Amino acid sequence: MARPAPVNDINENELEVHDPKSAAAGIKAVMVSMERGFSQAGVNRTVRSMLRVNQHGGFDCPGCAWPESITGARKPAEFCENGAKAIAEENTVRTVGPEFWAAHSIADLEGKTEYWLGHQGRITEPVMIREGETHYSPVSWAEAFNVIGEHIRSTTPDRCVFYTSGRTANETAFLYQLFARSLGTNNLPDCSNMCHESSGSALNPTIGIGKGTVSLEDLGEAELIFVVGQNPGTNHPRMLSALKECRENGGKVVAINPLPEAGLLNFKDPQDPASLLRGGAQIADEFLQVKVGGDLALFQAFGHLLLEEEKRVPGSVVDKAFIEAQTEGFEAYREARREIDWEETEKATGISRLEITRIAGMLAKSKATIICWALGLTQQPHSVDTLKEIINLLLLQGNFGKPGAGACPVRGHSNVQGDRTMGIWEKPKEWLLEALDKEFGIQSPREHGFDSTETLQAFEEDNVDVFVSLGGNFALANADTAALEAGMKRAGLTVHISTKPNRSHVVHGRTSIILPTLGRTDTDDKHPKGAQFLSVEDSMSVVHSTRGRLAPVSDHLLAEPVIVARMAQATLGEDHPVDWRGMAEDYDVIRDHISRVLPGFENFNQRIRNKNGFVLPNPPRDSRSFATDIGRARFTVSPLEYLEAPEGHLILQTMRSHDQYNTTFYGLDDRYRGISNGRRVVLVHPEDLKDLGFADRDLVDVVSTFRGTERRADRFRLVAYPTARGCAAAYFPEANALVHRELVARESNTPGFKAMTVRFEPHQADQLS
Ligand SMILES: Nc1nc2c(c(=O)[nH]1)N[C@H]1C(S)=C(S)[C@@H](COP(=O)(O)OP(=O)(O)OC[C@H]3O[C@@H](n4cnc5c(=O)[nH]c(N)nc54)[C@H](O)[C@@H]3O)O[C@H]1N2
Ligand SMILES: Nc1nc2c(c(=O)[nH]1)N[C@H]1C(S)=C(S)[C@@H](COP(=O)(O)OP(=O)(O)OC[C@H]3O[C@@H](n4cnc5c(=O)[nH]c(N)nc54)[C@H](O)[C@@H]3O)O[C@H]1N2
Ligand SMILES: [Mo]
Repeated sequence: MARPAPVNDINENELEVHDPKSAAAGIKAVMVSMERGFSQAGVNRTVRSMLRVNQHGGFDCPGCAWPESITGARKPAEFCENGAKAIAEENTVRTVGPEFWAAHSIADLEGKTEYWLGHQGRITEPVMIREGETHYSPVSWAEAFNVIGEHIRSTTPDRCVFYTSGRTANETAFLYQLFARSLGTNNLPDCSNMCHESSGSALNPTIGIGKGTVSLEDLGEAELIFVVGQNPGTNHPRMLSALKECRENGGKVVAINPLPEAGLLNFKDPQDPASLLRGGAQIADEFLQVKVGGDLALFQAFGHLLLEEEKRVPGSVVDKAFIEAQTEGFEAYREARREIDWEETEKATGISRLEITRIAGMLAKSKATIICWALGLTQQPHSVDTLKEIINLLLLQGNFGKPGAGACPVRGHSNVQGDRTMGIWEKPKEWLLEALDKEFGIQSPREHGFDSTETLQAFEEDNVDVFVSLGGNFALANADTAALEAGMKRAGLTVHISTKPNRSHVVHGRTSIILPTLGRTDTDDKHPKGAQFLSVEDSMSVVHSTRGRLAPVSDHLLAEPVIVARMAQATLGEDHPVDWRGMAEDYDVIRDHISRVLPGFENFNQRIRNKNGFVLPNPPRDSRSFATDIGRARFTVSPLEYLEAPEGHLILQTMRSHDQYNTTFYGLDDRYRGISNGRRVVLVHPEDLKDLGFADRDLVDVVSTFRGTERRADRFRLVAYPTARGCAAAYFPEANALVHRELVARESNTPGFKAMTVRFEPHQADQLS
């Protein structure tokens, strides 16, 4: 078995483990953000960019999708430590030019770690490698587009795949899907397929929209907020301020997680000096240490207990008027939740009946509840059922369309939600295709395309001739790393529109092209009508503009919309009905088209110039109505399901450290969890370690099992850690090699990144040669 991508270059003997922190952010966070900026980009660029991030007329932080306030004033510094690190990554003055590619062969680069690749700097000009060559070398933009056009024209559209990572702005995403559909394919997989797809799969049929139903202000007004399967201290640090506000207004916060994450327990707000002096604010009032995959059982138990309480005191819990007027399926739900098997519920959740009952009491009392979740709930076989159960609970108490209440899937990439709104979807709705055909005079294909999991399979089965990647790092982000890399290498052409080198450039197709692009912070002013701006949509459906202001590191970079348009022109020819050139020259032209194709974007060009942008329509939030096929919200019934590891095995989840942005590594530490200088670790409860016959810091190989098959990843250090019993945790993407491509969430097809069954074997010392 091939060794997985070397994503960690440290010697496992250098690993340091300290006690996990009990508080997130604080002075240390401010210092770290400044330090990273200065070392990558110098003082001047850092200060200029920090003054612009998330401000009116500035650029949207390329970190997470957490919203800024559109009603209150923006704070002078509307960013967090990890946003600052993301900006420093992009702002860097280090460059990767022709001399870099001449100095490093592919064989050499294949041995480099992802950390090393990312730290070389921003790519300055297009490069290409052809079959038989050992090095990438410079190519003109014109030649690059010609080669792309030739390759695409020499195959059929169904063998071309167009992947999108969620940093892509709205206008670019719209052009990109238009290109794929003009060509004749819906092969538009995106990072959302690996991320929150399960959320959309649960929300669309139940509440008629695949998005969250709360605004930022709602969090401040909630009586109760559940934060489930989410590590906001690291991944959405600005969310902590909203949770703090909820508590200051008398609300309560309950964290549900197998790990006691620092940001869930305590928070020192770097923007509030008083909180720093006091030693931080408590965030979670309660912490339920659920087993990985035990949430469906937990939410079913809550449903049962709420219905019991309603029986005891009729009219106290259930919002009968709402249920009768706006929903369907309540009786079947009530029947399904009438009985509960407490023994099994305790086994599935790892939480006692007493504790579950106590928290259900908080739910019963709350008149305004918000349930927030992220990837801890979306990457398991029964994820869609778990999320539907959350919707049942919210419907039961009428927690839609009123202040302080609703469903809050907390998105990842800064524009992942907007990309889907723009039509990046392998399963487009008929209305969208019809609208595109009418607006542009094209004939969009009706057959559904590949999602990210089907793309992985297509690579394995040699069904991909051309793979275009608009941002992202598909090879490392997806499951089954070894098989995926081998498949990518057999593809005819891979094209990466990127800012920095990454693993996907190295495990490339027979011909491969890297097209370097402007990033969020860069000025985009080489247009006949002068500087252009783009737009994004945050996690709460607010669309606003983003405009970079820093001088690009190279004169050869092109903006993403320009790259997409020129690719389309080179492929489809000059007499194609779509005016690619006009749209690339003036993004207002793209926005005019969008305003005629997508509902909610009327007068796009005018409204995007409002200081705070505009909010997209959201029927559950705006009018307590549900645009499902039946015009009502749906209660659903799912059987109890949870993850169980056989004797000698544990359930493994994968997660992000505090020092990474997905496959980009800022460093090799995970400060809040007390892990430094190492990423190849598995966190295991001390009692489980003992039961399995291992000790803290043992060096092991990890073996995952799935339907009679095994996958291995070698040389991991076991670390005794206070996680839930029976569960283990390792970092993404080091553990991706262990994920079988058929281990997916039903309905959404999202990889089971938080649902592996694993065992450990003592690592046999490597043979010395
Ligand atoms: N700094 C930084 N910010 C980021 C990112 C980043 O990499 N770095 N990535 C961005 C992206 S694309 C995304 S999608 C988001 C991801 O944001 P998160 O979803 O917070 O990311 P993960 O690190 O995967 O953390 C998952 C959390 O779920 C918990 N968990 C795991 N399994 C279960 C379970 O079965 N039940 C419950 N209740 N909890 C569980 C884990 O212990 C962990 O706390 O963050 C975005 N923001
Ligand atoms: N095991 C495991 N695997 C996971 C997950 C998990 O929790 N566990 N999470 C999944 C999730 S939620 C996601 S979203 C995916 C992430 O999957 P991707 O979105 O594919 O990966 P990223 O690491 O975010 O992409 C980083 C690359 O994007 C490029 N880039 C950065 N900024 C820009 C830009 O402005 N423009 C362009 N064109 N390129 C840019 C850089 O070259 C960088 O190397 O991974 C998934 N994989
Ligand atoms: Mo994500």
